[in-house]
Amino acid sequence: MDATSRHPKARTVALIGRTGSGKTTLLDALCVAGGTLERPGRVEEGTTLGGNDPEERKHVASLKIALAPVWVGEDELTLLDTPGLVDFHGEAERALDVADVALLVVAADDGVTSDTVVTWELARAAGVPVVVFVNAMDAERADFEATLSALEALVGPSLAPLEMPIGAGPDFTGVVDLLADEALVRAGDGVRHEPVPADLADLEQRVRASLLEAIVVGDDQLTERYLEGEQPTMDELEAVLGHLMSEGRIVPLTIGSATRGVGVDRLLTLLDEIAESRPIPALERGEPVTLARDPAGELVLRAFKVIVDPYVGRIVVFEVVSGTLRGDVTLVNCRTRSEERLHGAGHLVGAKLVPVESAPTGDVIAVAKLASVQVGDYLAARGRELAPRPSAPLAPALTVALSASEADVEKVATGLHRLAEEDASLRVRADALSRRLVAECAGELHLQVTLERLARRFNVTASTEPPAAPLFETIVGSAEAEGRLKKQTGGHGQFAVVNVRVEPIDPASPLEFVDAVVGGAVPRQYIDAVRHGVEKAMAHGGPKGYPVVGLRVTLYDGRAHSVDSSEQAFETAGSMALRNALDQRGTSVLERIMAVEVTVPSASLGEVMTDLSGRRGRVVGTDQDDEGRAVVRAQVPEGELARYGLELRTLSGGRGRARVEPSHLAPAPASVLTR
Ligand SMILES: Nc1nc2c(ncn2[C@@H]2O[C@H](COP(=O)(O)OP(=O)(O)OP(=O)(O)O)[C@@H](O)[C@H]2O)c(=O)[nH]1
Ligand SMILES: [Mg+2]
Repeated sequence: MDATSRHPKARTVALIGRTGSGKTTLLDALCVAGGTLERPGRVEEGTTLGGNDPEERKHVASLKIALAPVWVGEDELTLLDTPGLVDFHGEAERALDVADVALLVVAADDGVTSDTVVTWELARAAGVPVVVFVNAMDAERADFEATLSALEALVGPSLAPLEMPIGAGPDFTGVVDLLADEALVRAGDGVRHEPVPADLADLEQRVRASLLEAIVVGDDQLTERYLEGEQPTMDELEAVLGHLMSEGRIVPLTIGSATRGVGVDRLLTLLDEIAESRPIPALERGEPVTLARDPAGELVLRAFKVIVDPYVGRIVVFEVVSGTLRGDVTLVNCRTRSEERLHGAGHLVGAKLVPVESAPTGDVIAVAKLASVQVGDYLAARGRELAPRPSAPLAPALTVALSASEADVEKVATGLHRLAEEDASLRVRADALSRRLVAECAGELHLQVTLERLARRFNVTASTEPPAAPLFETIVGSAEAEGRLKKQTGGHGQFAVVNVRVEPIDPASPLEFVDAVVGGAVPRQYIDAVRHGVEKAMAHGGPKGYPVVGLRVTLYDGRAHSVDSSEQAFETAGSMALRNALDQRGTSVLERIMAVEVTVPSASLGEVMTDLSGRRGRVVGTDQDDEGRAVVRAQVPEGELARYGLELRTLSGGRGRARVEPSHLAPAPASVLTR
């Protein structure tokens, strides 16, 4: 294909793989090959694009998505480096959500481990086509054969090596490119094209023939010509290969060394040739749709990441879903319906924002000063109603309550909310009753890094403890009660009387407040104050100390005084009336039941079921997914899930995932109350 006869293309590639496999090193190497960087940084020195903040330097690992654009001619690839550490896989998932291709990096000296399998499964679950890069071929203990057979076991017959290594370890000098039928040998800072070395020639011919057969089957015409003895061209082969890869029928494999820059140029040109923009599943006006990636279409952007930069402030990172962004434009946020002016869009190169004039479909751009755009938001012309398809969040690995000194409480809350915006694995909420902050983390290390970030960026320290059991109270039957406030303090008094009827309703529904006052017994302007009083008392907690839910409160009578009554007085009387009703009739304690969906390799099914019943879980069904894994649906009390993600990881060799959603409230057994 002639590069000048087509539109420039922009696509995204997510680098995934276990920690230490060399993704961040490869990101820099690809950036050197693609002209974005002059020379690569070093992970140990914290000078790479993808590992340069203080926490990443300290842990010598990537802890968030890092972005960088690279160019092949006019075409662009946005590379997304992701953390390999399991606690930070939320970021890898976020990158896979927008990736057109996943580049699975496997180090030839430590091969395929259970963490490699987990990242492979993340890409599969996201429906992203995969290219494998066997890295670190230069390492002392590099073992290509062992790595290849482990990958064959993982990927199956669709794994298609496009290269063969020349030498290994310190003797690794280059690769044989099977498509081009030539050797690419390292020479100084560049690559020399040479004939295939004589000692590999026989093997190369055989491997090449079977590779070509596997590719040409993807195109009838090509097959016919191939069978008649005609050699397909590189472009023809790569076009069909791209096609087969997009359909998941071929998983191409290439080889190299990120530190030595071997195989990196070839990897870049290959990615450019075979990566195609993926259609995006979304909702339009509530209906499931698949968004086409049309460069000539209407401009649509999707926000997938927020970064709070110490200098630039809040930056939103978008994927250009369709159309082309040119200069400053104003679009509508489909969620809030408010206009957003996009000013000064740029490419993120590591931590740096480099302005761009235009951004085509498939490009990834960052825009500052968009205070109300959140991850998942679509920006488009007015009238479009786009939204992401909903998915239940992953079960937290670890739920903790945070406390801080009185002076710091507010700063801790603001800091954590900011961090949660940036971090796909962190969720923060306020506990309804204790008002304490509760953080849902992806593991002990993630919690540690979160506290480190809090200390460095917001200059506050917080301590953690197990969260309070998430329990609630409701009234056991109907009751009528009065709240009477009558105080004479100096000149002005406080006077308010309210009479309420309190009845139980579905505990999941919000307060039903009914105004049934006749004849102005409670003047109109005080009705809302009574309601506030009732709400306050419910949030403050019932006789047993838990937030109160599931009530219909009917205000049917009361009394006011022309001078001594006030909103404040009626609010207090409202609270008193509710408390009296609860005390009179009594309350029962409820716990929240979560709908849990666990996906595990079928070998772990038995253990997972036993574990769920140990958590007072009720299994409602089991199933199998497309990949043959077991899917268990269960109802489990929320209080039993504080460390579920972590324990599931242990149970399933890191391969289990659980999604949770609130289901309903149910009576809590006595055993829970005495904990
Ligand atoms: N010998 C050799 N070492 C490599 C190569 N690529 C990376 N390394 C080294 O492997 C170590 C880990 O590399 P990283 O690039 O940080 O690995 P990563 O996959 O980004 O790790 P996480 O960020 O934790 O997921 C570093 O010491 C690198 O210098 C390679 O091609 N050859
Ligand atoms: Mg890294």
